Amino acid sequence: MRHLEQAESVRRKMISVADHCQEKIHWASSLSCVEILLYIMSEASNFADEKADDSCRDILIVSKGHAALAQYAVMNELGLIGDDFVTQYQKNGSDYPEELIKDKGLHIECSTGSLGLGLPYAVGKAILFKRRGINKKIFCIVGDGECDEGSVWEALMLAGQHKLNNIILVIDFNGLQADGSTDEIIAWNNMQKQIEAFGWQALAVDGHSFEELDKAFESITDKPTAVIAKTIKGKGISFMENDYSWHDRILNKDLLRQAKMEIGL
Ligand SMILES: Cc1ncc(C[n+]2csc(CCOP(=O)(O)OP(=O)(O)O)c2C)c(N)n1
Ligand SMILES: [Mg+2]
Repeated sequence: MRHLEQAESVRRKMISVADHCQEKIHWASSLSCVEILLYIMSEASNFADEKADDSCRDILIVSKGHAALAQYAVMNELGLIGDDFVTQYQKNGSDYPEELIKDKGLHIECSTGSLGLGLPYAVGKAILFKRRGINKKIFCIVGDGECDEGSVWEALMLAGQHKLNNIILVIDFNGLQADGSTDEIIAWNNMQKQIEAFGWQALAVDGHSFEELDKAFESITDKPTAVIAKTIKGKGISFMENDYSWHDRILNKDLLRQAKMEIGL
């Protein structure tokens, strides 16, 4: 129950940003991964634990860096950043750019936004941690369209071969990219089987359900784990749901009013 309320609160914080930022925003991409981010940051990792210092803090790499707004809003919900992200998002020189920029203070491990970078980085870290006997987990979130990138395939192959079970990859499987459906552009006909063929454990879950995410994250084996999280792009705002035109768009005054009504602002 607490998680449901937190997810609603995160979506309200995200929409509040439109009062201060009239630029295009990756609304639908950000709304898609709210529960995934909340779950990883508050439950699966020690990311939000004040007592964890950098020597033991798990790593989160949001490779779909265009969903930075969701990461800021979740971090704010968990008390990791201040409310200033609402007014400062996308402002020149602020700590809250539209795509994620490496920032140790915010525990943003590497810059992302150019798709296909996060998983290779995660795999490199996983190898380093294994070799040095460092007991940290690495969580990486990618988009389903992003999985078309060859660099993602290479990283999957490497991690599977070397049994990097310190990586948990979450694929935000919303079925849409920036300008169409993932199936029409390059189809993953059976992503679960395709990822398993690279030597991973792959599990398909509802990416908006904390219970299902929880079960998937519990079942760690000697292989790296990929959680294929079925999501709705634009989740929570009726006119954005499953409409790829909301991938990156300005929310005008009338629609902002409607969005606010829908989420209780
Ligand atoms: C290398 C690269 N190519 C293209 C883009 C432009 N771009 C940004 S987001 C996006 C679509 C991503 O779709 P998906 O991975 O499914 O993410 P979603 O927003 O649906 O979560 C594209 C093509 C980019 N940022 N980087
Ligand atoms: Mg997608």
